[in-house]
Amino acid sequence: MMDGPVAPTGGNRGNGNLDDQIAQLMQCKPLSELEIRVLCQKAKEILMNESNVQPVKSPVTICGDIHGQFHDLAELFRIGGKCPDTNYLFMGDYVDRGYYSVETVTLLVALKVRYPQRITILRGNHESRQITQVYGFYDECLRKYGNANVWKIFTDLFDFFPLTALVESEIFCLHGGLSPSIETLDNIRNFDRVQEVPHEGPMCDLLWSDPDDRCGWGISPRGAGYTFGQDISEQFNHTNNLKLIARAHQLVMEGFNWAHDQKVVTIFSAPNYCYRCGNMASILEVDDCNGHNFIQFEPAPRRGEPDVTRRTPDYFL
Ligand SMILES: [Mn+2]
Repeated sequence: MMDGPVAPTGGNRGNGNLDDQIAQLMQCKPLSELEIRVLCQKAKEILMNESNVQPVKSPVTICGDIHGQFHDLAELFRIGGKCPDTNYLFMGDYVDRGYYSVETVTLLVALKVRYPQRITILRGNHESRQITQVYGFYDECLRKYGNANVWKIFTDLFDFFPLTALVESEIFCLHGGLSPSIETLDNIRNFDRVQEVPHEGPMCDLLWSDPDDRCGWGISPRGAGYTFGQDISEQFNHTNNLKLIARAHQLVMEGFNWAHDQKVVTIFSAPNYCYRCGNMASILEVDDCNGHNFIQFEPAPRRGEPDVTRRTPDYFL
């Protein structure tokens, strides 16, 4: 069995130790299992007090899928500004696919613990025990720590991640999309999210659904969630006094994509997804007057990621 990463030396004064850990993570160096255990316990205490529809103030920068592409996350912070100088709202899918899921999710959780009012981290469909055993995070934890303890700690924490956020009562943010079982934001506020992502039902739909050109509800080709048309988005936004639904979950070549007459926008923040899709990434800056500005970015220079061009990933997840 291989040894886990070595714990850094660092004082236990105030936030000093956590600041040291964030600095270490920014260099793409993972924490020890013990450090992750302590960090995730603190994160749990913060996340359990957040709402299923977590209120967020502007200005804030809204981000989509990251998928373990750590160096591209570092590029995102270089372009969008460092946390806490910039407030961030991440809409899930931190792990799987890329080669640095451990470093990526550990950094985001550490920032959440250090600056709980400055960063919001929602749950994506990949923040799940079942999905991470198929798409990379479980194997990466085994490879980097020699056992599944870190995977267990993180997937237990994922149960506490909020499902959606609401920016200034205007922009509804979530990973996937709408659900035929949900009419109002209060419907979402009222269910118990602390569980593995179910295979069906409203919680599943929020993390799996996609907008579609066809009207009404449709069967999703993903096998979970639904497709929803412009009529559904318009009704939901009207009922809940919303201006916009911001979501992630789908690869879009320009990094962002408007749908449903600008009632819905998809944001994807993993450039050259899976190191081979050739797409741009983007983030959405919402300023303190709630004005919108997309920033597109390209992949960070490659730093020795394995050659994955022969892999045939499933783009639909
Ligand atoms: Mn997804």
